[in-house]
Amino acid sequence: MNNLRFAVLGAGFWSRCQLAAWREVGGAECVAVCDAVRAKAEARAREFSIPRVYESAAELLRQERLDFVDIISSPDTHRELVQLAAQHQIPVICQKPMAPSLADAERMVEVCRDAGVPFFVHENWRWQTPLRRLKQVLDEGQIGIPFRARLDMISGFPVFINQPFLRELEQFILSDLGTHILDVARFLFGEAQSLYCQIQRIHKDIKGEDVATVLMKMGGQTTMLVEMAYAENSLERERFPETFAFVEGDKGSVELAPDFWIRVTTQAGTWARRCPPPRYAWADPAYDVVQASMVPCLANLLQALRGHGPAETTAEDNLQTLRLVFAAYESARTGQVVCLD
Ligand code: 89V
Repeated sequence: MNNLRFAVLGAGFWSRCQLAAWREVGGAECVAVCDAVRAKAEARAREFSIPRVYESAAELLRQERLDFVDIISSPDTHRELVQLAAQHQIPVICQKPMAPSLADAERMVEVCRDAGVPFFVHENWRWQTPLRRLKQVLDEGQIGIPFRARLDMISGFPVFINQPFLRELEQFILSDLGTHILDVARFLFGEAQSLYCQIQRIHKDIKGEDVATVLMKMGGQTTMLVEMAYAENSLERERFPETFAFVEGDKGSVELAPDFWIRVTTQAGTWARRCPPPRYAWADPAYDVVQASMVPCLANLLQALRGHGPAETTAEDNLQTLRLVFAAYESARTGQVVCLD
């Protein structure tokens, strides 16, 4: 099978592991990289033997023969780049969050739909090994009907060191991390019927919120609590970027605990299994479970780009996740429960 040819738009922090993950997946070849800061694009090109470098995405799209583009730039640039790719009839993969507003995201989906251009979001969190295993336990009915669940990603990790622009976002944790965790909630429990959220800012030197608590009714049957924090308030054991879960069902419970342990308890007793992610030499150990999840995520998107199966994280699907993110901001602002039916 021929390699698909793609270009990367944006050569910042995440482009390194994304390109390494593409190499791991195989079947796709990066032929050009673009960044407004040419030196950044040149550095990535050298590191990954990418033949051509551009400062302008418009120029790149005029010059290159591509099967798709992979947009890894900051969220405020996504709309323009997606529209540009659609004009050139080039399928798009775009980093999360798809856009800084729901209106922008809806417009981007509409533009690609009208142009007949496939549009996917690189939403990798749900592809983490332990979360896939948790989903399997739920789907097998091991704990019966899940009536209540909790997802936690509470961390003191200094996330601003590698991603300084996050300090400047007026909307921070829900749009950066909430896109992931609320997507996982949908992946595990289905669509939400209602949502209530409170947010806080603990860091004094950032613009947006760094703590969020979201309560939802999901899948018509599950009361879901999602707790997120980047408060840097010194946890005894820092577990970034692990997500923890506890789900109660009418026949038992399942816990996703530190160090990737899954424990299922039913009347028959408790079984426990460790479900660590695969280790890749290229992955930054500080982000291992997250960066490892890029491999199955990209493999799934590549299969869809080849027309060999559905993608889980189409942009259309991701709009449902973004609706939760923006409903959470609305609830935090108004103090009201948002009905989503
Ligand atoms: O993986 C990400 O999207 C990062 C993180 C949530 C780890 O901060 O932005």
